[in-house]
Amino acid sequence: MQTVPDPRLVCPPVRVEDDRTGLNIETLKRAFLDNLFYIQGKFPDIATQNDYYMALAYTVRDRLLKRWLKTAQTYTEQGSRTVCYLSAEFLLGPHLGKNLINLGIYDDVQQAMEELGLDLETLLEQEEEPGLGNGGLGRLAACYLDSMATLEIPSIGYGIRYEYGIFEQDIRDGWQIERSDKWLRSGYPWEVPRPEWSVPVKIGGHTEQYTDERGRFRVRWVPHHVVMGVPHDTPLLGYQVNTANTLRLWRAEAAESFDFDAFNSGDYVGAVHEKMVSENISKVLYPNDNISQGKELRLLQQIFFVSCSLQDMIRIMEGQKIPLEKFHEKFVVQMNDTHPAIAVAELMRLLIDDHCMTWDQAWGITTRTFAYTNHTLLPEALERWPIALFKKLLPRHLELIYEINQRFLDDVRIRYPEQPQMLSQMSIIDESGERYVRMAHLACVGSMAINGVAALHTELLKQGVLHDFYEMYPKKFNNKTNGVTPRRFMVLSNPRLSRAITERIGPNWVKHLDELKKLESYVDDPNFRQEFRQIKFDIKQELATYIQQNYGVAINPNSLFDIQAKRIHEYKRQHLNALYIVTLYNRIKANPNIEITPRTFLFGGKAAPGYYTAKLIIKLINAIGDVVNRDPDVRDRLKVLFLKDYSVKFAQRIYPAADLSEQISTAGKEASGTGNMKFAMNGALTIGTLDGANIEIREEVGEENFFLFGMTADEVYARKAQGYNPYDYYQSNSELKLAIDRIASGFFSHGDRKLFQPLLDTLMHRDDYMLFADYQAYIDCQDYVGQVFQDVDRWTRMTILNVARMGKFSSDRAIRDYCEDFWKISPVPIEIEEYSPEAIPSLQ
Ligand code: NBG
Repeated sequence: MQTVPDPRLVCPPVRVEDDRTGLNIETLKRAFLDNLFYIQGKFPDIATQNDYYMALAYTVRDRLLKRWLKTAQTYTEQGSRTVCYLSAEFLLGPHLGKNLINLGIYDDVQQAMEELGLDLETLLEQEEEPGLGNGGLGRLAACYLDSMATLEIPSIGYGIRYEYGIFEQDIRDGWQIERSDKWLRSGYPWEVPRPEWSVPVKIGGHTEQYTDERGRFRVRWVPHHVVMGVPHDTPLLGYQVNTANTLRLWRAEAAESFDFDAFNSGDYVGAVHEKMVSENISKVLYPNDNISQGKELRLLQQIFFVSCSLQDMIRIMEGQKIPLEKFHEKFVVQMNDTHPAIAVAELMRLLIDDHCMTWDQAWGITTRTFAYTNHTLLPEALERWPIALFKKLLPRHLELIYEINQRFLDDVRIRYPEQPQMLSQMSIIDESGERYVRMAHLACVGSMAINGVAALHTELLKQGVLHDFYEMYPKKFNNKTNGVTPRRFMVLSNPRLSRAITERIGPNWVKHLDELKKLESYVDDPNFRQEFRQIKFDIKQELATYIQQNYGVAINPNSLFDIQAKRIHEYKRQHLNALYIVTLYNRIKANPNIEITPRTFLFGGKAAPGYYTAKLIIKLINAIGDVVNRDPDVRDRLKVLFLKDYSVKFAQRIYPAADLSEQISTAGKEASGTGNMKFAMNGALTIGTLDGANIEIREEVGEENFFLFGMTADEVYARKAQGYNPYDYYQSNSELKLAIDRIASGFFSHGDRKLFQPLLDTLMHRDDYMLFADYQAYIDCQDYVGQVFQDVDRWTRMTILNVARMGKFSSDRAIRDYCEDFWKISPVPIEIEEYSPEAIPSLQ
């Protein structure tokens, strides 16, 4: 008898995309709803925007995981050489948008959300960014991780999972108010805790010498207590590649959660005391940029994350069955500033005390492993730790540092037999007064490479702070000018500009930023110019709407948007900018009909909570704004606003809206700057000094497309050496005098003459950052900017050329340079086969 085949068996099989990896719009929607239900435990009627954000974040994270695990598996199988980027700060910014870009599904997800009646922009706004950094240094680390993943370079970022990141800034009555940041409050979907890879870190106590069973001299460190480091991993996907590297942040936990003796004797609070003390280590980020406070907890944070990370590297080697003698072949460890410099002593300790290596063997490995990036010349930022503190917390490390120092000074003595002063100058121990460990010296002695972050900065390092080390080890020194990631700071933050660029020159520029050069051929194309201008105008208008809604201040989108957004610091001279505003205002008051280019001055940035002068500068800007914005004589030609709570997320809004980027630090003080690059990439022109990377930006974009003013670093030194008297400038420059006097008179402070006096006194009598010496040059240059802005064609041309010539400032270029120069690492591509059920390995 003939049987009729079951129709389900003859139909071609319908391929259903996997819910966790599929990229079709239907699949994305299904996965999203599934996560809303099963992870958030919500149905649409009661779901909040945050639930939707979380559901989407999990949907995206699922799509990263296959790539992340495959990346880890490939590196493990190949035993790939890996960069370990040690940094006390990673200022990542929101993940969701960036992951959508890097996965190439931004538009599809937007559509999927739209079909579900949701708005992707609103969901992106929901994300609380992990503010685990202060400013440029932490943001640079994040850009570098993005580039390493994009360039398929095996890397691990190691840092601290601060429970409280950089504080939230509010402005009340013109003053900065700090509020604790609670980035974890609504859940953080991007990380995976790995408690199974926790490691112990010893603190305090004393050391003992002994002879081991094989007759070897050994040292045992008997700690006062032990803290556990628990790794929390975040995948970081590269752009249009399968590589997803790991950021591994350490959270401190007590080794024992409880003291049972205390508990049993009724001392309940005492029983959890140790737990509290231990967990304090990763509680909060120190909110200082370019200032070292020398606090005990900070040193604990440093040893904590460094020790965890080095032990983790050893665990990885053991897992891959690579002998420890090859540590420097397996890893290059980049120290982001001196915050991780204790690593030099810690690796020696691990190799000698825990793994029985000889001194010479351990030192050979250590000095082939580390590289050190210096990020500042400011003396107040150079880290030194009192010997007493070191001895109390890290007795074994201090012994090792003494030994390293003694051997190093022997070399110095041989090298400079006739110059005994070199010993005290170069010593790792500062013995000039109270004794200190100089972390930069430790980093230099223990590293194979030392770099500054812009050409001028590297030169100044060689001539100044690290001069002796340069003389002794010239080959270790090199420059690596900073870069920033165009994925976040162009594609994500400025989609319209990015689309306009891609329409002209194709999409490759996103990975090869040099290709922006091709835009030069469009500089005279009227369509492109028109579009370029229109994009800028529309974005300015959006920002104006935002400001109207959030600050109740109307600003004119046709005015020149003049923006200074960065940490508040005297060396960055936000108050020089303020002096120009007061000068313009004085001119208007003297002659209300004067012709001036309408301008909107926008400021953003946090001041360290303990940095009084910086906080007073914020107050000054707000005070000026309060008067200027309301004065009818001004007739809306000037507006001054301080935008609160500057963050990566907010920065992404600000850069695309700028016409003018303020990069006006005293020459020689800003190591590089990276905001300068982000502004220029988004078509802002720079007004700047010959400082940091400004110099190289000007070289690239052409001097005619850059507004330069002020003294050079050499002139700054020379003027200081001559004996600088700011008061002379005050007396001889009438506009400067008028501006200062107007502030001093209480005009901006409801008649209070005392309020700004401390700031004005420092300027008139010390002026360490030489505002007065640069004042006239700045005023003239700003006036010139105002004129050029009126010439729309010329301005547009300059902005297009700025964008076209920014190729050098991609962090991809910087990372390639590190790789070729001393990391000696090449890409490891990650292959992913299409998903199929048969490909799932059996667990047997
Ligand atoms: C900062 C410099 C900036 C530089 C970043 C990144 C510190 C110690 N330094 O000029 O001030 O761009 O580092 O290199 O935060």
